[in-house]
Amino acid sequence: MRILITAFEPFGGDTINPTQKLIGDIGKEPVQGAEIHTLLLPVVFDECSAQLIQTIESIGPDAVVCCGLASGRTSITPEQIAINLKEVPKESTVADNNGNRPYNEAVNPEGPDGLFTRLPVREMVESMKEQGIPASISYSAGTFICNNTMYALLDYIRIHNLPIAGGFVHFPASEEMAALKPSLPSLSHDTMLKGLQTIVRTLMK
Ligand code: PCA
Repeated sequence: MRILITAFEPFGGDTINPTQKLIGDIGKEPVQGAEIHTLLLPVVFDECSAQLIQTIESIGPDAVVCCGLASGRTSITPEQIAINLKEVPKESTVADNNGNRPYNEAVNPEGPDGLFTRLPVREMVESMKEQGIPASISYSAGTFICNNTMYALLDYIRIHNLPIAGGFVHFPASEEMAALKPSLPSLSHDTMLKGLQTIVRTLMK
């Protein structure tokens, strides 16, 4: 089974994105039968999804698991749904890494309002919890780059009717980030890596 796992570069003034380190280490402990490919995506609206789709077309994966940081979350959260909206709230100071701050724009003006993942999110969460890894389903990937990427991925699979299981997993901040901001909820890199390995193993079932 060919699995593409993506991560994001740092954004919003941070120097670390824990997902970048996760894709660097995911290949170190091979999962039987899984051929893992990795890709680092830019935190830039639409470029994120264009690069993802280009890579999907060149490697032809059976499954795509995009990973991103959701600072402030306390557990590993596979996302149930992506929505057809790109929006940075007016009161937020965040922008993408090219300074873009879209407001009330569709990812695809012709696409449906929302798209569900075909990844086995419930099995993933249960398997992680069985191993003592904090995990829960998330019902919102937000309206920033991660949702943009997930929606574009699921929309691409929908339009071309592809047999690809695609989806998104948000990870909390790492302990390395919490060391710079002690009030930030965090998990260790090792715990998050074990979580990602469990996700891969769940896909193999
Ligand atoms: N998290 C952001 C963008 C990149 C990342 O890792 C998000 O949740 O949209």
